[in-house]
Amino acid sequence: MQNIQCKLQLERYGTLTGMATLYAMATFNEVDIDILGVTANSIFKPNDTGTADNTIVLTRTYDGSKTINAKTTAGVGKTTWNLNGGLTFQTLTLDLGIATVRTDMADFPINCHMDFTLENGHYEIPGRLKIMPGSNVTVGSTATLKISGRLIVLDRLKQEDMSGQRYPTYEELVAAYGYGSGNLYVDGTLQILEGGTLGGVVQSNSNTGILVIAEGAYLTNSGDLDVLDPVYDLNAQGDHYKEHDWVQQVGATGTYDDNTVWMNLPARIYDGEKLVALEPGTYSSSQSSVELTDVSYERYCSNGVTVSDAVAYTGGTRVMIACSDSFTRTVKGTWVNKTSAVEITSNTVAGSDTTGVTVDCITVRNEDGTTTLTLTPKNADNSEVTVKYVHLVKYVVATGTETAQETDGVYIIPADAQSVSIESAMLGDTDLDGIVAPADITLLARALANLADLAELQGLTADSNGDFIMSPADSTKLARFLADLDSLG
Ligand SMILES: [Ca+2]
Ligand SMILES: [Ca+2]
Repeated sequence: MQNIQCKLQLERYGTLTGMATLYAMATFNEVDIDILGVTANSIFKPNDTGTADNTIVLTRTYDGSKTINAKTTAGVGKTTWNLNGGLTFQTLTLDLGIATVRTDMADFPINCHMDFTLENGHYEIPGRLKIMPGSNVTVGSTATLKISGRLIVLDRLKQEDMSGQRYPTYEELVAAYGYGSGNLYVDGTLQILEGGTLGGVVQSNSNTGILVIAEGAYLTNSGDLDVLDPVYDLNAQGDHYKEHDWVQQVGATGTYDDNTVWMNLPARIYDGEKLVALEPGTYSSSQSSVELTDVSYERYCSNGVTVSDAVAYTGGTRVMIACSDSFTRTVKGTWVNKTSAVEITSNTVAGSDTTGVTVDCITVRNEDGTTTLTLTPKNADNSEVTVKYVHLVKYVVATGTETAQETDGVYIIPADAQSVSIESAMLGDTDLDGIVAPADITLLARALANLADLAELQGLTADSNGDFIMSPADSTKLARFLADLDSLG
């Protein structure tokens, strides 16, 4: 699509457009593709902060030495995308005039020529994305990736030629890169939301990775494929498969050729001994690297795929054949299930009717039984909140209710705590109405003069300069902030 071989940088409100000629419906069609930009149709949409800024959202580099000696990709090197400040991976829509091409009914492939690093900020996949063999996607230590749609990580891919075209083989990828699988490394936070789908292996390069898997996420291969007769008429059964988001289709069916594979591709992590299926809960990573042999998954292949028990394609009905495949691969990172037993009984934001802000809470069970809470405010559109928030975290133990202390943005809850409540408010919003306004200075002045009582959360919001004391200096800070002369905290 593009062959830009120099370093490329884009600021937040810049756009990167590709001009393509697509052959479809017997004609060549010229079409512009919004690759990156704050536009409705861009594939990669940076978070719109609403204010002008010069943040570099993309730094793209090219390594021409990493080429694959395969017919269809000869001479194409590796492009590395470093993304900053968060973005949404949107659906690609191409209006060809005579037809519209959309990727929301298929998994948009991040192929072996592209590596992505999400450096920091909040990222989202509401649509469908597939990390192809040979591609690396890394969620950086200060980045969060949320999946409400679908993310698939392919271990490897065997594909027959189709009109002489095919994806590079595992062996060709190993020769070029030293590895042949698709890799998803989580060094920050990966959240799979209810209804979201994750397939494939999750790895980590660090001790900072967190996985938060919601109840109702699609993760496992516990569905019907294993128990049904392994021979199907694909045309009759296709709709049946499509009901199961965890089943992965690779390849295509055509009128004269056919190389479709249906796979059970469960979401898995390495637990220190073997690859195991992920379940709803919270996991944290530790750094390690292991070479696993005989990694296997069950595949269902239609005719035309090179497997020992497949038969030649004869046209008409496509027959599905069950076959297992095993291979050796490297897995980085060991994951431990640290799902917290502490119940969060309430999580409220003062004045949220006006701000629309909610606060995400990630709970991680520590080795000593304590629980670490990480609180992240987010706007209604999931973009990053730029103003500061304060949080009043209380937990219930046998002797009563205690307030949790903050250390570097996290709150530690003791092992014997039964439940936790979280109240959040904007720093400076002393009267908790959702806006920082002169009325907040008035209330603060009255409190300092002992003319008004502040609740515990109000006491936190009143500490505008963040020195843990409520004093006239906070009034001064707030006044300067309202005059655009200073920031809070
Ligand atoms: Ca206020
Ligand atoms: Ca203060």
